[in-house]
Amino acid sequence: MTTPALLPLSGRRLPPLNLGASAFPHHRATLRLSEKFILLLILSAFITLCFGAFFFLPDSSKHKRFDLGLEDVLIPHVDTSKGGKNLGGFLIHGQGHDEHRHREEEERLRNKIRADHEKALEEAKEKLKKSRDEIQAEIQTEKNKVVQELKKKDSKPLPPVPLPNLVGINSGEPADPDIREKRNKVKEMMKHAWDNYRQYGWGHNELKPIARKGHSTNIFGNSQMGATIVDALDTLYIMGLHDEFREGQEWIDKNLDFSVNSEVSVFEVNIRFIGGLLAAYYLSGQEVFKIKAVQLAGKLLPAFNTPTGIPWAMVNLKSGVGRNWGWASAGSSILAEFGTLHMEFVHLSYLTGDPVYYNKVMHIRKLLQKMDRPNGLYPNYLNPRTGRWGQHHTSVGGLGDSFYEYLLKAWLMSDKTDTEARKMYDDAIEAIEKHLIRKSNGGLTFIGEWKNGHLERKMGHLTCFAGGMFALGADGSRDDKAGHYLQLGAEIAHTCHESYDRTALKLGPEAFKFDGGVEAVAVRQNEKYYILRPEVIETYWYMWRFTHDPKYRQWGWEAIQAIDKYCRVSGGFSGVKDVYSSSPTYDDVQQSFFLAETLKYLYLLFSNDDLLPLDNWVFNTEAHPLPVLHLANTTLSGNPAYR
Ligand code: DMJ
Repeated sequence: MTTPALLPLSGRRLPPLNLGASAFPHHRATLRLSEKFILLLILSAFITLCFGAFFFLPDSSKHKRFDLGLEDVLIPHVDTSKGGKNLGGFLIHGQGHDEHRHREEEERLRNKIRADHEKALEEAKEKLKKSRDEIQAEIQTEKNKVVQELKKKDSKPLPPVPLPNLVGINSGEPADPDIREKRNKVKEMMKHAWDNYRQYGWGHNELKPIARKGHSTNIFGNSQMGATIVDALDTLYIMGLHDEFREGQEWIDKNLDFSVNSEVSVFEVNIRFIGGLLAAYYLSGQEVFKIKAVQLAGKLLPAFNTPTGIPWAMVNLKSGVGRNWGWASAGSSILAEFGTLHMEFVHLSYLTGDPVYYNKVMHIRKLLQKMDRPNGLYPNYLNPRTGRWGQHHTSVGGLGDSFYEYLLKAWLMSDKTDTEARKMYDDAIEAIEKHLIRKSNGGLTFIGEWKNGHLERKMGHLTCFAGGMFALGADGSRDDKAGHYLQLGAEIAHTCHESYDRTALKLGPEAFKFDGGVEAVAVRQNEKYYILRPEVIETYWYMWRFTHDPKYRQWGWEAIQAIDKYCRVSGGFSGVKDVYSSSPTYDDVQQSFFLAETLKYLYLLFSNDDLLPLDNWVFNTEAHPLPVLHLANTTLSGNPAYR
């Protein structure tokens, strides 16, 4: 239902691009510079016109006299007794003046104006004598000056903030030689992925490991932003690959520039870049990561300039113009996208002392809280202009997933003081359990998708992360249902393992069904691929941390062997197109999340629990660890943890 309070006060719908020039001083400066040549021409034409008008129009003074303010200022007159008036400090002369003196003064004034105009014309002519190249070079020099000044302003040191308790960043070495060996195998895979990216795709967003060249997709826009470097940094760090970490840091320092004319996904840039940079900052203490994260966040802020404050899915980093995906229900924004900003934005406010980021995400939360939810479920689509839900589809997989994850993690990240977030999480998963979670005939628990009042008995690979989420949220759950949620997590882990085990490659498909005698198997050809996704392994790791049941390490080891056997090529790691075919064909993409998430979760699975302990660290949805914040000591207004 639309919430009237969310519409602009004037009742006027703001146009989608309500971006005044003052909001973008850099943009305004650039326009002024590029139009300088044209303005010069207009100016000289104008001067010529004035010059002509002044000398060739009839002298109206012969017919009628008007007082010119100019004369009043120039002619000193102190005697008001002869009809002069004193208006606000300026003297206006009367008619009894000496005509001769007045004419002389007028003549002097005309001469001065003539001389000034001639001088201005000469200057304009001089400029016009310059070649186009010279003028362009001048404009470019001025542009560079502006850019340099902006850069200086942008890289100002941020205010010092007391760092939270950063424990367990250099630990985790297992005593058991077998476990150590498996852990080392994961580290070797990370080296292989990184070295090949380093060699063939450096600076590009991702790698094509077979073509051995850079790769990108529209989520990163059209520029090379080194997504793999930023995404991989914290994994390199915890694995002790410090030389590689430094190479990445150097590239970021010298090359990562967000002043590019490129339209990016707000969600992807937030979880991979801002999340990656913040985690790298907390782990290493290197200021450059914090500064870059804050610069980038500033570029995402214009995406929130919508009538409701629900951000656009995409934003142009240079112009700040935002829009939504063409395929998303009648111009809607996506729940999993605008609902997956909270962790990073709270950290940004914490680190900068600027509440702007915090206010943006709290506004989203407040808006969602006020809305009616069909059957207590959050639909995946919300229109940012009207504040109304789009199609009534609900999913714990693609389009919905990390929204629920961030409600839980907002509570954990606030040292369990953000009880508002916890309540929203509890309410949401109660509705999900009631309407979306079922047991198959063969006894497998699955999470389906709700589409216009019907349950689709299909589960996505993405949905498999929920096993870990249920386990993570078990402690602190309503009505002391901790045991229930841990059990639910275990059941989802089992189902997702089955989806791997029932394939030829022992790797899971993108989506699998529980319908018409089919159990945990993909039916459609276009759902049979595996693109190096992490969600199943993520759930194994959380389940391992909470239960220490050795089967989770066993399942993780099966996945390592399958990935190494079927996805490894000499130029890196590739996704495969059909996990049911024993002779796989490659998709030729090494996704950045393979280094950020899949390999990190596998490494953690074979590490001791003192590496990034869950009491101190909360992982964002791209597996970037952010420390728990003790927000009770801060003054972020409206912070539920603070009230
Ligand atoms: C990752 O970018 C994140 O985990 C995101 O939340 C969902 N999908 C990919 C990996 O599959």
